[in-house]
Amino acid sequence: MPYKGLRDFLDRVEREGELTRVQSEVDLDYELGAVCSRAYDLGGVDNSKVLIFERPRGYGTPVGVNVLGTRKRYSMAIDTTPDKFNQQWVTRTQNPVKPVVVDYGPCKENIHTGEDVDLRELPVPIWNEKDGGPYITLGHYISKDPETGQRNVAIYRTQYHDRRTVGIMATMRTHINMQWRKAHARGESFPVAIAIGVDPTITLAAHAPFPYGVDELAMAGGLRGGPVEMVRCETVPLEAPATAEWVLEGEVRPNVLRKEGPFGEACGYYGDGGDFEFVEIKAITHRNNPVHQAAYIRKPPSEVLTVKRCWEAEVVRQCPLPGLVKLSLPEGGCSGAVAIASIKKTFDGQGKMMGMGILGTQAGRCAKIVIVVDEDIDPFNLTDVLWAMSTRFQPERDVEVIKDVAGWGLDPSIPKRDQELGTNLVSKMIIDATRPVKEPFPEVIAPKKDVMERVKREWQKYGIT
Ligand SMILES: Cc1cc2nc3c(=O)[nH]c(=O)nc-3n(C[C@H](O)[C@H](O)[C@H](O)COP(=O)(O)O)c2cc1C
Ligand SMILES: [Mn+2]
Repeated sequence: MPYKGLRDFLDRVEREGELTRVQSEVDLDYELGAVCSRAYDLGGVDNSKVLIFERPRGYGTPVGVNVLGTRKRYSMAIDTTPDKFNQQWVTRTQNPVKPVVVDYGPCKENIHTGEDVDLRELPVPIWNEKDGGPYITLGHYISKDPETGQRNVAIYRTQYHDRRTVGIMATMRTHINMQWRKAHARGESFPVAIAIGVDPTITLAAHAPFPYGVDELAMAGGLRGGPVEMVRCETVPLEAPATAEWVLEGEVRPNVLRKEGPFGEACGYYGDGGDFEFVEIKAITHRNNPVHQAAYIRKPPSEVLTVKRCWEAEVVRQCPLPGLVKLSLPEGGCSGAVAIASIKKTFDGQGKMMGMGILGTQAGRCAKIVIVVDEDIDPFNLTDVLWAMSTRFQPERDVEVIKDVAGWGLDPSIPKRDQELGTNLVSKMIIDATRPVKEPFPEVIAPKKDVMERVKREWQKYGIT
Protein backbone atom coordinates (compact mmCIF):
# COMPACT_ATOMS: atom_id res chain seq x y z
CA MET A 1 0.00 0.00 0.00
CA PRO A 2 1.48 3.35 -0.97
CA TYR A 3 1.76 6.07 1.65
CA LYS A 4 -0.81 8.82 1.26
CA GLY A 5 1.79 11.45 1.99
CA LEU A 6 4.43 12.49 4.48
CA ARG A 7 2.12 12.09 7.49
CA ASP A 8 1.21 8.54 6.64
CA PHE A 9 4.91 7.72 6.36
CA LEU A 10 5.70 9.44 9.65
CA ASP A 11 2.96 7.41 11.36
CA ARG A 12 4.62 4.19 10.27
CA VAL A 13 8.06 5.47 11.22
CA GLU A 14 6.80 6.45 14.67
CA ARG A 15 5.13 3.06 15.20
CA GLU A 16 8.48 1.43 14.49
CA GLY A 17 10.21 3.55 17.15
CA GLU A 18 12.16 5.56 14.59
CA LEU A 19 10.92 9.02 15.56
CA THR A 20 11.77 11.41 18.39
CA ARG A 21 9.63 14.42 19.24
CA VAL A 22 11.81 17.22 20.59
CA GLN A 23 9.61 19.05 23.10
CA SER A 24 12.23 21.53 24.24
CA GLU A 25 11.98 24.97 22.63
CA VAL A 26 14.66 25.30 19.95
CA ASP A 27 15.92 28.44 18.22
CA LEU A 28 15.61 28.31 14.41
CA ASP A 29 18.80 30.36 14.11
CA TYR A 30 21.74 27.93 14.46
CA GLU A 31 20.44 25.91 17.43
CA LEU A 32 18.19 23.56 15.44
CA GLY A 33 21.05 22.88 13.00
CA ALA A 34 23.47 22.20 15.86
CA VAL A 35 21.05 19.68 17.40
CA CYS A 36 20.64 17.95 14.02
CA SER A 37 24.40 17.76 13.55
CA ARG A 38 25.05 16.25 16.99
CA ALA A 39 22.15 13.81 16.68
CA TYR A 40 23.60 12.59 13.39
CA ASP A 41 27.09 12.31 14.91
CA LEU A 42 25.63 10.01 17.56
CA GLY A 43 23.24 7.97 15.39
CA GLY A 44 24.69 8.13 11.88
CA VAL A 45 23.30 6.40 8.82
CA ASP A 46 22.29 3.34 10.84
CA ASN A 47 20.59 4.63 13.96
CA SER A 48 19.65 8.29 13.78
CA LYS A 49 15.97 9.03 14.33
CA VAL A 50 13.52 11.30 12.58
CA LEU A 51 13.45 14.49 14.66
CA ILE A 52 10.25 16.46 14.95
CA PHE A 53 11.03 19.78 16.58
CA GLU A 54 7.64 20.56 18.10
CA ARG A 55 8.49 24.04 19.34
CA PRO A 56 10.70 26.14 17.12
CA ARG A 57 10.97 29.44 19.05
CA GLY A 58 8.20 31.81 18.06
CA TYR A 59 6.26 29.16 16.09
CA GLY A 60 3.39 26.79 16.66
CA THR A 61 4.35 24.75 13.58
CA PRO A 62 6.94 21.97 13.79
CA VAL A 63 10.08 21.33 11.75
CA GLY A 64 10.77 17.67 10.84
CA VAL A 65 14.23 16.54 9.79
CA ASN A 66 16.09 13.34 8.98
CA VAL A 67 12.97 11.60 7.68
CA LEU A 68 15.05 9.66 5.11
CA GLY A 69 18.33 9.83 7.03
CA THR A 70 18.98 6.12 7.50
CA ARG A 71 19.23 3.35 4.96
CA LYS A 72 16.39 1.58 6.71
CA ARG A 73 13.93 4.48 6.44
CA TYR A 74 15.05 5.39 2.97
CA SER A 75 14.17 1.80 2.00
CA MET A 76 10.89 1.95 3.93
CA ALA A 77 9.94 4.80 1.60
CA ILE A 78 9.36 2.15 -1.08
CA ASP A 79 8.33 -0.45 1.46
CA THR A 80 11.45 -2.58 1.13
CA THR A 81 14.70 -3.30 2.98
CA PRO A 82 18.19 -1.92 2.28
CA ASP A 83 19.49 -5.16 0.76
CA LYS A 84 16.64 -5.23 -1.79
CA PHE A 85 16.40 -1.49 -2.47
CA ASN A 86 18.43 -1.23 -5.67
CA GLN A 87 16.72 -4.21 -7.30
CA GLN A 88 13.27 -2.95 -6.29
CA TRP A 89 14.08 0.46 -7.70
CA VAL A 90 15.17 -1.01 -11.03
CA THR A 91 11.99 -3.10 -11.29
CA ARG A 92 9.53 -0.41 -10.26
CA THR A 93 10.94 2.40 -12.37
CA GLN A 94 10.29 0.21 -15.41
CA ASN A 95 6.60 0.90 -14.88
CA PRO A 96 6.04 4.62 -14.30
CA VAL A 97 2.50 5.58 -13.23
CA LYS A 98 1.26 8.99 -14.37
CA PRO A 99 -0.13 11.31 -11.68
CA VAL A 100 -3.85 12.08 -11.65
CA VAL A 101 -5.55 15.43 -11.03
CA VAL A 102 -8.23 15.41 -8.30
CA ASP A 103 -10.64 18.18 -7.28
CA TYR A 104 -9.50 18.70 -3.73
CA GLY A 105 -6.61 17.87 -1.41
CA PRO A 106 -5.69 18.70 2.18
CA CYS A 107 -2.93 21.05 0.96
CA LYS A 108 -5.85 23.46 0.30
CA GLU A 109 -7.05 23.52 3.92
CA ASN A 110 -5.50 26.99 4.18
CA ILE A 111 -5.06 29.33 1.23
CA HIS A 112 -3.23 32.65 1.33
CA THR A 113 -3.03 34.90 -1.70
CA GLY A 114 -2.31 38.57 -2.39
CA GLU A 115 -1.64 40.67 0.72
CA ASP A 116 -2.16 37.58 2.82
CA VAL A 117 1.06 35.91 1.59
CA ASP A 118 3.73 35.86 4.30
CA LEU A 119 6.57 33.34 4.22
CA ARG A 120 7.27 34.03 7.87
CA GLU A 121 4.46 31.56 8.49
CA LEU A 122 6.94 28.82 7.63
CA PRO A 123 9.60 28.08 10.28
CA VAL A 124 12.87 28.23 8.31
CA PRO A 125 16.19 27.53 10.09
CA ILE A 126 19.60 29.09 9.59
CA TRP A 127 21.47 25.80 9.58
CA ASN A 128 25.20 26.50 9.70
CA GLU A 129 27.43 29.30 10.89
CA LYS A 130 28.34 30.85 7.53
CA ASP A 131 25.03 30.32 5.70
CA GLY A 132 23.81 33.50 4.03
CA GLY A 133 20.38 33.26 5.70
CA PRO A 134 17.53 30.86 6.49
CA TYR A 135 17.17 28.01 3.97
CA ILE A 136 14.35 25.72 2.90
CA THR A 137 16.28 22.56 2.04
CA LEU A 138 13.53 20.22 0.81
CA GLY A 139 11.55 22.39 -1.56
CA HIS A 140 10.33 20.20 -4.45
CA TYR A 141 10.13 22.48 -7.48
CA ILE A 142 7.39 21.54 -9.90
CA SER A 143 7.62 23.26 -13.27
CA LYS A 144 6.81 22.77 -16.94
CA ASP A 145 8.72 23.28 -20.16
CA PRO A 146 7.24 26.45 -21.72
CA GLU A 147 7.43 24.87 -25.20
CA THR A 148 6.50 21.22 -24.69
CA GLY A 149 4.67 21.25 -21.34
CA GLN A 150 7.03 18.53 -20.09
CA ARG A 151 6.94 18.50 -16.28
CA ASN A 152 9.99 18.49 -14.02
CA VAL A 153 10.32 17.97 -10.29
CA ALA A 154 13.58 18.51 -8.40
CA ILE A 155 15.01 19.90 -5.18
CA TYR A 156 17.02 23.12 -5.25
CA ARG A 157 18.28 25.11 -2.32
CA THR A 158 15.86 27.87 -1.41
CA GLN A 159 16.93 30.91 0.58
CA TYR A 160 14.39 32.95 2.51
CA HIS A 161 14.87 36.54 1.26
CA ASP A 162 11.79 38.31 2.58
CA ARG A 163 8.15 37.57 3.25
CA ARG A 164 7.28 37.26 -0.45
CA THR A 165 10.57 36.16 -2.01
CA VAL A 166 12.85 33.13 -1.94
CA GLY A 167 16.16 32.68 -3.76
CA ILE A 168 16.78 29.63 -5.94
CA MET A 169 20.18 28.27 -6.94
CA ALA A 170 19.76 25.81 -9.78
CA THR A 171 22.90 25.38 -11.88
CA MET A 172 22.90 25.60 -15.70
CA ARG A 173 22.67 21.82 -16.12
CA THR A 174 19.51 21.48 -14.03
CA HIS A 175 16.25 20.90 -15.84
CA ILE A 176 14.45 23.83 -14.25
CA ASN A 177 17.22 26.15 -15.44
CA MET A 178 16.86 24.78 -19.00
CA GLN A 179 13.13 25.46 -18.78
CA TRP A 180 13.24 28.97 -17.37
CA ARG A 181 15.83 30.03 -19.94
CA LYS A 182 13.26 29.21 -22.63
CA ALA A 183 10.60 31.36 -20.95
CA HIS A 184 13.04 34.15 -20.19
CA ALA A 185 14.30 34.19 -23.80
CA ARG A 186 10.75 35.18 -24.74
CA GLY A 187 10.70 37.79 -21.98
CA GLU A 188 8.15 35.76 -20.00
CA SER A 189 7.97 35.01 -16.29
CA PHE A 190 8.36 31.36 -15.35
CA PRO A 191 5.81 29.77 -12.99
CA VAL A 192 6.83 27.29 -10.29
CA ALA A 193 5.13 25.43 -7.45
CA ILE A 194 7.30 24.45 -4.49
CA ALA A 195 5.92 21.49 -2.54
CA ILE A 196 7.28 20.90 0.96
CA GLY A 197 6.52 17.82 3.06
CA VAL A 198 5.58 15.14 0.52
CA ASP A 199 5.33 11.38 0.07
CA PRO A 200 8.96 10.18 0.37
CA THR A 201 8.88 8.56 -3.09
CA ILE A 202 8.50 12.06 -4.55
CA THR A 203 11.64 13.17 -2.69
CA LEU A 204 13.59 10.18 -4.00
CA ALA A 205 12.38 10.66 -7.58
CA ALA A 206 13.09 14.41 -7.41
CA HIS A 207 16.68 13.73 -6.44
CA ALA A 208 17.30 10.87 -8.87
CA PRO A 209 19.41 11.64 -11.97
CA PHE A 210 16.70 11.01 -14.55
CA PRO A 211 17.32 12.45 -18.02
CA TYR A 212 15.31 15.42 -19.27
CA GLY A 213 11.90 14.33 -20.46
CA VAL A 214 11.24 11.98 -17.56
CA ASP A 215 8.36 13.10 -15.35
CA GLU A 216 9.67 12.51 -11.84
CA LEU A 217 6.09 12.29 -10.56
CA ALA A 218 5.37 9.36 -12.88
CA MET A 219 8.51 7.70 -11.53
CA ALA A 220 7.28 8.36 -7.97
CA GLY A 221 4.00 6.72 -9.04
CA GLY A 222 5.93 3.66 -10.21
CA LEU A 223 7.98 3.56 -7.02
CA ARG A 224 4.95 3.84 -4.74
CA GLY A 225 2.76 1.54 -6.84
CA GLY A 226 -0.05 4.01 -7.52
CA PRO A 227 -0.58 7.46 -9.03
CA VAL A 228 0.37 10.60 -7.10
CA GLU A 229 -2.79 12.68 -6.64
CA MET A 230 -2.42 16.29 -7.71
CA VAL A 231 -4.53 19.41 -7.26
CA ARG A 232 -4.54 22.57 -9.39
CA CYS A 233 -2.61 25.53 -8.06
CA GLU A 234 -4.38 28.81 -7.23
CA THR A 235 -2.25 31.32 -9.11
CA VAL A 236 -0.01 29.40 -11.55
CA PRO A 237 -0.86 26.92 -14.36
CA LEU A 238 0.64 23.94 -12.49
CA GLU A 239 -0.47 21.12 -10.21
CA ALA A 240 0.91 20.16 -6.79
CA PRO A 241 0.69 16.94 -4.73
CA ALA A 242 -2.70 16.94 -2.96
CA THR A 243 -1.31 15.83 0.40
CA ALA A 244 1.70 18.19 0.50
CA GLU A 245 2.14 19.95 3.83
CA TRP A 246 2.93 23.25 2.12
CA VAL A 247 2.76 24.54 -1.45
CA LEU A 248 4.42 27.83 -2.39
CA GLU A 249 3.32 29.17 -5.76
CA GLY A 250 5.28 31.80 -7.60
CA GLU A 251 7.15 33.12 -10.60
CA VAL A 252 10.77 33.59 -11.64
CA ARG A 253 10.99 36.87 -13.54
CA PRO A 254 13.47 37.32 -16.40
CA ASN A 255 16.57 39.51 -16.16
CA VAL A 256 16.51 40.13 -12.43
CA LEU A 257 18.88 38.55 -9.94
CA ARG A 258 19.40 38.84 -6.24
CA LYS A 259 22.32 38.03 -3.94
CA GLU A 260 22.10 34.43 -2.73
CA GLY A 261 24.27 32.28 -0.43
CA PRO A 262 26.75 31.27 0.74
CA PHE A 263 25.38 27.92 1.81
CA GLY A 264 26.83 24.71 3.31
CA GLU A 265 26.59 22.18 0.45
CA ALA A 266 26.16 18.41 0.26
CA CYS A 267 29.91 17.97 -0.37
CA GLY A 268 30.56 19.21 3.18
CA TYR A 269 31.96 22.64 2.28
CA TYR A 270 30.42 26.07 1.93
CA GLY A 271 29.46 26.96 -1.61
CA ASP A 272 29.97 30.57 -2.68
CA GLY A 273 27.05 32.86 -2.95
CA GLY A 274 26.38 34.92 -6.04
CA ASP A 275 23.67 36.70 -7.98
CA PHE A 276 20.91 34.21 -8.72
CA GLU A 277 17.27 33.97 -9.74
CA PHE A 278 14.52 34.27 -7.18
CA VAL A 279 10.87 33.31 -6.89
CA GLU A 280 8.18 35.88 -6.14
CA ILE A 281 5.61 34.03 -4.08
CA LYS A 282 2.01 34.67 -5.09
CA ALA A 283 0.23 32.07 -2.98
CA ILE A 284 0.91 29.86 0.02
CA THR A 285 -1.39 26.94 0.69
CA HIS A 286 -0.94 24.48 3.54
CA ARG A 287 -2.58 21.77 5.57
CA ASN A 288 -3.87 22.31 9.07
CA ASN A 289 -0.99 21.86 11.54
CA PRO A 290 1.60 21.61 8.75
CA VAL A 291 5.07 20.16 9.25
CA HIS A 292 8.01 21.90 7.62
CA GLN A 293 10.05 18.94 6.39
CA ALA A 294 13.73 19.77 5.94
CA ALA A 295 17.09 18.03 5.62
CA TYR A 296 20.25 19.03 7.46
CA ILE A 297 23.29 19.37 5.21
CA ARG A 298 26.89 18.90 6.37
CA LYS A 299 29.97 16.78 5.67
CA PRO A 300 29.22 13.07 5.22
CA PRO A 301 27.39 11.26 6.54
CA SER A 302 24.26 13.34 6.28
CA GLU A 303 20.60 12.89 5.46
CA VAL A 304 21.04 14.56 2.10
CA LEU A 305 23.67 12.03 1.12
CA THR A 306 21.48 9.14 2.23
CA VAL A 307 18.68 10.48 0.02
CA LYS A 308 21.22 10.78 -2.79
CA ARG A 309 21.90 7.07 -2.65
CA CYS A 310 19.08 6.60 -5.13
CA TRP A 311 21.81 7.52 -7.60
CA GLU A 312 23.22 4.11 -6.73
CA ALA A 313 20.07 2.35 -7.90
CA GLU A 314 20.10 4.47 -11.04
CA VAL A 315 23.67 3.41 -11.91
CA VAL A 316 22.50 -0.20 -11.66
CA ARG A 317 19.53 0.58 -13.92
CA GLN A 318 21.59 2.47 -16.47
CA CYS A 319 24.73 0.28 -16.57
CA PRO A 320 25.09 -1.00 -20.15
CA LEU A 321 27.28 -4.03 -19.35
CA PRO A 322 26.38 -7.51 -18.09
CA GLY A 323 28.06 -8.91 -14.99
CA LEU A 324 27.33 -6.15 -12.46
CA VAL A 325 26.31 -7.80 -9.19
CA LYS A 326 26.12 -5.00 -6.61
CA LEU A 327 26.95 -1.32 -6.62
CA SER A 328 27.61 1.04 -3.75
CA LEU A 329 28.05 4.82 -3.68
CA PRO A 330 29.16 5.16 -0.05
CA GLU A 331 28.20 8.26 1.93
CA GLY A 332 31.88 9.00 2.66
CA GLY A 333 32.28 9.49 -1.09
CA CYS A 334 29.42 12.02 -1.02
CA SER A 335 27.18 9.26 -2.42
CA GLY A 336 28.55 9.70 -5.91
CA ALA A 337 32.24 10.55 -6.08
CA VAL A 338 33.30 7.01 -5.20
CA ALA A 339 31.61 4.01 -6.82
CA ILE A 340 32.30 0.44 -5.76
CA ALA A 341 31.04 -2.35 -7.99
CA SER A 342 31.17 -6.10 -7.56
CA ILE A 343 31.11 -8.18 -10.73
CA LYS A 344 30.71 -11.79 -11.73
CA LYS A 345 34.00 -11.92 -13.58
CA THR A 346 34.14 -14.25 -16.55
CA PHE A 347 37.02 -12.81 -18.62
CA ASP A 348 40.23 -10.88 -17.99
CA GLY A 349 39.95 -7.13 -18.48
CA GLN A 350 36.31 -7.11 -17.41
CA GLY A 351 37.08 -5.06 -14.27
CA LYS A 352 38.35 -2.01 -16.14
CA MET A 353 35.59 -2.37 -18.69
CA MET A 354 32.96 -2.26 -15.96
CA GLY A 355 34.70 0.85 -14.60
CA MET A 356 34.28 2.53 -17.98
CA GLY A 357 30.67 1.36 -18.21
CA ILE A 358 29.80 2.93 -14.86
CA LEU A 359 31.58 6.21 -15.65
CA GLY A 360 29.64 6.34 -18.91
CA THR A 361 26.20 6.35 -17.30
CA GLN A 362 24.23 9.50 -16.55
CA ALA A 363 24.01 8.49 -12.88
CA GLY A 364 27.69 7.50 -12.62
CA ARG A 365 28.98 10.65 -14.26
CA CYS A 366 29.95 12.25 -10.93
CA ALA A 367 32.19 9.35 -9.88
CA LYS A 368 35.87 10.25 -9.63
CA ILE A 369 37.04 6.88 -8.32
CA VAL A 370 35.54 3.56 -9.41
CA ILE A 371 36.66 0.44 -7.55
CA VAL A 372 35.75 -2.90 -9.11
CA VAL A 373 35.83 -6.07 -6.97
CA ASP A 374 34.86 -9.72 -7.36
CA GLU A 375 31.47 -11.15 -6.52
CA ASP A 376 32.64 -12.53 -3.14
CA ILE A 377 33.38 -8.98 -1.94
CA ASP A 378 30.52 -6.90 -0.55
CA PRO A 379 30.86 -3.37 -1.96
CA PHE A 380 28.90 -2.04 1.03
CA ASN A 381 31.53 -3.42 3.43
CA LEU A 382 34.60 -1.18 3.26
CA THR A 383 36.74 -3.71 5.17
CA ASP A 384 35.99 -6.24 2.44
CA VAL A 385 36.81 -3.68 -0.23
CA LEU A 386 40.14 -2.71 1.35
CA TRP A 387 40.99 -6.38 1.70
CA ALA A 388 40.43 -6.86 -2.02
CA MET A 389 42.60 -3.83 -2.76
CA SER A 390 45.32 -5.09 -0.43
CA THR A 391 45.48 -8.55 -1.92
CA ARG A 392 44.16 -8.56 -5.50
CA PHE A 393 45.40 -5.27 -6.83
CA GLN A 394 48.71 -3.89 -8.16
CA PRO A 395 48.66 -0.11 -8.73
CA GLU A 396 50.95 -0.18 -11.75
CA ARG A 397 48.86 -2.77 -13.56
CA ASP A 398 45.37 -2.16 -12.21
CA VAL A 399 44.90 1.62 -12.08
CA GLU A 400 43.67 3.55 -15.09
CA VAL A 401 43.66 7.35 -14.93
CA ILE A 402 41.50 9.27 -17.39
CA LYS A 403 42.27 12.98 -17.74
CA ASP A 404 40.12 16.02 -18.54
CA VAL A 405 36.67 14.58 -18.00
CA ALA A 406 33.67 16.61 -16.83
CA GLY A 407 33.42 16.19 -13.06
CA TRP A 408 31.07 16.88 -10.19
CA GLY A 409 30.67 20.63 -9.84
CA LEU A 410 30.66 20.60 -6.03
CA ASP A 411 34.12 19.00 -5.81
CA PRO A 412 36.31 21.72 -4.22
CA SER A 413 39.51 20.02 -5.45
CA ILE A 414 38.70 20.79 -9.09
CA PRO A 415 41.64 22.88 -10.38
CA LYS A 416 40.93 26.61 -9.85
CA ARG A 417 41.15 27.42 -13.56
CA ASP A 418 38.48 24.88 -14.43
CA GLN A 419 36.27 26.09 -11.62
CA GLU A 420 36.51 29.65 -12.89
CA LEU A 421 35.82 28.64 -16.49
CA GLY A 422 32.96 26.46 -15.29
CA THR A 423 34.40 23.51 -17.25
CA ASN A 424 34.90 21.53 -14.03
CA LEU A 425 37.39 19.17 -15.68
CA VAL A 426 38.81 16.48 -13.41
CA SER A 427 40.77 13.26 -13.72
CA LYS A 428 39.13 9.97 -12.91
CA MET A 429 40.53 6.67 -11.70
CA ILE A 430 39.45 3.09 -12.22
CA ILE A 431 40.85 0.60 -9.70
CA ASP A 432 40.49 -3.00 -10.79
CA ALA A 433 40.79 -5.10 -7.62
CA THR A 434 39.49 -8.33 -9.16
CA ARG A 435 41.38 -11.62 -9.41
CA PRO A 436 42.63 -12.84 -12.79
CA VAL A 437 40.50 -15.42 -14.58
CA LYS A 438 43.15 -17.30 -16.62
CA GLU A 439 46.07 -17.15 -14.19
CA PRO A 440 45.88 -19.21 -11.01
CA PHE A 441 45.27 -17.28 -7.78
CA PRO A 442 45.45 -18.55 -4.15
CA GLU A 443 42.23 -19.74 -2.60
CA VAL A 444 40.48 -17.77 0.16
CA ILE A 445 40.71 -19.41 3.60
CA ALA A 446 37.51 -21.02 4.84
CA PRO A 447 36.59 -23.72 7.38
CA LYS A 448 35.73 -27.17 6.03
CA LYS A 449 32.40 -26.77 4.24
CA ASP A 450 30.38 -29.72 5.55
CA VAL A 451 31.64 -29.10 9.08
CA MET A 452 30.63 -25.45 8.82
CA GLU A 453 27.12 -26.44 7.74
CA ARG A 454 26.84 -28.73 10.76
CA VAL A 455 28.22 -26.05 13.10
CA LYS A 456 25.59 -23.61 11.84
CA ARG A 457 22.80 -26.16 12.32
CA GLU A 458 23.91 -27.02 15.84
CA TRP A 459 24.94 -23.48 16.82
CA GLN A 460 22.80 -23.46 19.98
CA LYS A 461 24.80 -26.23 21.63
CA TYR A 462 27.96 -24.13 21.83
CA GLY A 463 26.22 -21.59 24.06
CA ILE A 464 27.78 -18.65 22.20
CA THR A 465 25.34 -15.74 21.97
C1 LIG B 1 18.45 18.76 0.05
C2 LIG B 1 18.88 18.89 -1.39
C3 LIG B 1 19.33 20.11 -1.88
C4 LIG B 1 19.71 20.27 -3.20
N1 LIG B 1 20.11 21.49 -3.63
C5 LIG B 1 20.43 21.68 -4.93
C6 LIG B 1 20.79 22.99 -5.40
O1 LIG B 1 20.79 23.95 -4.65
N2 LIG B 1 21.10 23.16 -6.70
C7 LIG B 1 21.09 22.10 -7.57
O2 LIG B 1 21.40 22.31 -8.74
N3 LIG B 1 20.78 20.83 -7.16
C8 LIG B 1 20.44 20.61 -5.85
N4 LIG B 1 20.10 19.36 -5.41
C9 LIG B 1 20.21 18.23 -6.32
C10 LIG B 1 19.10 18.12 -7.31
O3 LIG B 1 17.85 18.02 -6.66
C11 LIG B 1 19.30 16.85 -8.14
O4 LIG B 1 20.52 16.93 -8.84
C12 LIG B 1 18.18 16.62 -9.13
O5 LIG B 1 18.32 15.35 -9.71
C13 LIG B 1 18.14 17.65 -10.22
O6 LIG B 1 17.00 17.37 -11.01
P1 LIG B 1 16.84 17.87 -12.50
O7 LIG B 1 17.83 17.07 -13.29
O8 LIG B 1 15.42 17.55 -12.84
O9 LIG B 1 17.16 19.33 -12.54
C14 LIG B 1 19.68 19.17 -4.08
C15 LIG B 1 19.25 17.93 -3.59
C16 LIG B 1 18.82 17.79 -2.28
C17 LIG B 1 18.32 16.45 -1.79
MN1 LIG C 1 14.42 16.26 -14.23
